[in-house]
Amino acid sequence: MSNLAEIRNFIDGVHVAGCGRTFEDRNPVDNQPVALVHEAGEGEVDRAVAAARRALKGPWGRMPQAERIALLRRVAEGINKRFDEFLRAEILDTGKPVLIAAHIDIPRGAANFNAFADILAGVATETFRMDTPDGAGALNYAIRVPRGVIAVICPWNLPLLLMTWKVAPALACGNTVVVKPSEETPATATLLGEAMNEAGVPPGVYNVVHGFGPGSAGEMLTRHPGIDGITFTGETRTGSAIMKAAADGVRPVSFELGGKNAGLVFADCDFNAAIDGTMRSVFANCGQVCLGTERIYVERPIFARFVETLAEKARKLALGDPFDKKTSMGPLISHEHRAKVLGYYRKAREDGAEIITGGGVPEMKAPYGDGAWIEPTIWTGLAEDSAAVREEIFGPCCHVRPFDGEDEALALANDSPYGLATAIWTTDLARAHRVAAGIEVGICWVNSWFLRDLRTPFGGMKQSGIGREGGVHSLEFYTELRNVCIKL
Ligand code: NAD
Ligand code: 6OD
Repeated sequence: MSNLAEIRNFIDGVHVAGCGRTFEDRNPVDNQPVALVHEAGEGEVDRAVAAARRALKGPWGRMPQAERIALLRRVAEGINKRFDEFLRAEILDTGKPVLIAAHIDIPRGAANFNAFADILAGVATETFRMDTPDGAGALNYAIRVPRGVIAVICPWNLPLLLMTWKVAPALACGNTVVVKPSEETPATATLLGEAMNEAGVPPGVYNVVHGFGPGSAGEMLTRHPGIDGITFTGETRTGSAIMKAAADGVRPVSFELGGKNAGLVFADCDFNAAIDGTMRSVFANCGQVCLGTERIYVERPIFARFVETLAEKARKLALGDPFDKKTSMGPLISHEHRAKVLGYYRKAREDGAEIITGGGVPEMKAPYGDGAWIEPTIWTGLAEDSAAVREEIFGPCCHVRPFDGEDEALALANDSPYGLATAIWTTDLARAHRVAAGIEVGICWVNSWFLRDLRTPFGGMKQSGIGREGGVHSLEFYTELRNVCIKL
């Protein structure tokens, strides 16, 4: 009999078992199981969607907005009250250093609820008074209504942050949700169910089903006819599969997908700031950030110095115990993902890359020998069409290439099927505006990276997504507008 912790589905306010199958939730630092997860089948997905529908038509749907928003602020308080529990659960699932989880993941989990409570409290809609002969004086006004039962499909890289980034606006707008967390990181979504109950959120408003994608809870949920809209963060290929499922019933989607983001470093930059920012944008969270920059273009006069300094810093990244505040880089999420990343390391070698640092698997002492560790890696010398430069790797690595002038920098950065984010490093303000105007991405940072204001639109162009979430832009997906025309 196993004494592993068990993680159950969360349906209608209670933890429930699944279809009879379980799977292991493993800690990537040592590949040891931390919990046994109950996989949801059709029955649990049906029950979760039905509970969400009942809550939508019942207590949640009828609740005044001010009361709903007050409850969401209590959820934020609840996360902060149980901060250490959320922190530990997230670290055990992902192996990410406490330095990141305690400063980004868990605080943002709470902040997302407060941010959308603030935003919804101040939302107005449009009014038009007509002056045409047939409608003189008629008044048109729009009211926002919730979209309905929303499926929230999440990835594993920033589990609580990315899940609440969608759950908070969905609930603030009056929807109910069924969440399918990544199979790699089931813990914090489940804990959030307890925080919902403690805050007094009615049963059925927030539901969680566990499992995988195809043939499992993910696909069952996205195909379910009781789902009114699907919001998804994950790989572009998965987005494409979900879009096909959404076509039945013509359900709308909101997608935050993959990226192959460029960092553009101009010779006039603040060199140290550009190095520090690039270190974060390449290696934070072991490179598993959709906004991360795996292609770095550096203006020729500072290219050699930039590569040398970046490599020096990369060699000093401290891999090890994620609960130690001195640790700066954790492992990848799993051995499966490491095999994929190592595949790109191999392809880069075969394509003739100069390996400036890294390129393999580090020697880790016990108890970390079986973890999914990988070396931070920097290449130069690859052609732009080689796989490591073209495709999203989602690991702690980058290719650095020199450029001559603004036009070439823009052409290189824009030559990608993706269009999520970029970071520009320059002290020339006019250049910053010119490049920001020409770059084909949804999010453009100048002299920073991952500096977030939750009121701003977030999302990608091209194959990096559909739609924008953040601030009032989230209302586009989480509400429907109904126009009322009154002839006076
Ligand atoms: P993934 O697409 O493999 O999985 C994401 C979720 O989708 C998981 O819960 C998975 O179980 C589920 N899923 C998989 N196939 C499905 C299907 N056919 N139907 C329904 N659900 C299905 O992504 P991942 O590996 O968990 O995350 C990494 C990817 O996410 C990277 O590509 C990264 O760029 C992207 N990402 C994008 C953003 C953004 O904001 N643009 C943010 C974070 C991560
Ligand atoms: O900060 C956010 O709101 C957000 N969606 C971040 C995405 C990070 C991707 O890995």
